[in-house]
Amino acid sequence: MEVFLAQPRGFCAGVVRAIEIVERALEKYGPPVYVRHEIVHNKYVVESLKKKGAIFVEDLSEVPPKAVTVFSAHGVARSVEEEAASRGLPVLNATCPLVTKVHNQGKRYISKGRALILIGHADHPEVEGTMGQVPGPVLLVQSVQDVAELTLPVDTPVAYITQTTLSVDDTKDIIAALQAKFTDIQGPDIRDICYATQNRQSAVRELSKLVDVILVVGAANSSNSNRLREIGTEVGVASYLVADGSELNPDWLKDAKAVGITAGASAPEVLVDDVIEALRRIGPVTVSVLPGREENIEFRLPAELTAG
Ligand code: 0JX
Ligand code: SF4
Repeated sequence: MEVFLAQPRGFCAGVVRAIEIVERALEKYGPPVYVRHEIVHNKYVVESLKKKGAIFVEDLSEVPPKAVTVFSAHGVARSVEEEAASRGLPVLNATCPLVTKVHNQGKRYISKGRALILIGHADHPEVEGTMGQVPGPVLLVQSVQDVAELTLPVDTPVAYITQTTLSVDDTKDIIAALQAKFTDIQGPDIRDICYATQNRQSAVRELSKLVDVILVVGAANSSNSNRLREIGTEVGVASYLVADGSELNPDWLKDAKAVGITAGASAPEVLVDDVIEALRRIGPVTVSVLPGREENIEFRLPAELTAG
């Protein structure tokens, strides 16, 4: 069996930074360090950090007084920031700078008096955070159908922003529907979908041209990983999301000569290796890495973790 690895795949700059914030906080302040929500949507990452002394909670009420607290890469609502401040919790904010950029765009549009539309998935923590960061009502749309159902007068000055981990193609359709509906509309086009999401989606399209089956390494609750699997399926290649090698089903590979592997932005390379090992247990494999766009983006850590 030939195995092709998509390039780029796996960790993005925001995930590297978020994990490093927890690790450095553990080193600097000592365990435990509390993390609100999974730092990134990956059980392996979360379990590794738990072993080093991180404690993961969903609500700040679970954090004891004075405990060092980290906000996850997905961002939080202002109400969460305010609760932490009112309790005097020392906070390290691991929100990806590209998510913060979307928050700031939303605030700017609202300050200019525009009605704000967020393209994103309900109940996703990034969407909850973004909706809770902008000082005003936000209309959430998830589909072209949702756009048709918006009841705002069509000449209302509107603006849109997007979740960072959406499908580029679906988002283009939703933006086109918004532009067709509203006469005074502003927005960043698809630029809010972050570089890592866009690059991984392009790479899985290239991968799909060469393979019979695609395995996406990523967690079931990882939005960007799910989008990669969807793209594989949409272009007609059987595609499966696997957390690690143990989830590989040999039946998927019965007629496959070439298997493609990619990984979501929150999935560490060690899990890609684990999937390759699982393939080797089925039969001999040769592994090649496809050429692809190079990424050299790095985000700075919070100053309190780099000084001294
Ligand atoms: O579910 P998402 O894709 O938003 O998050 P995940 O899987 O943790 O990926 C890294 C964090 C991305 C934030 O934009
Ligand atoms: Fe940041 Fe994009 Fe990574 Fe999310 S997927 S953490 S927005 S770089």
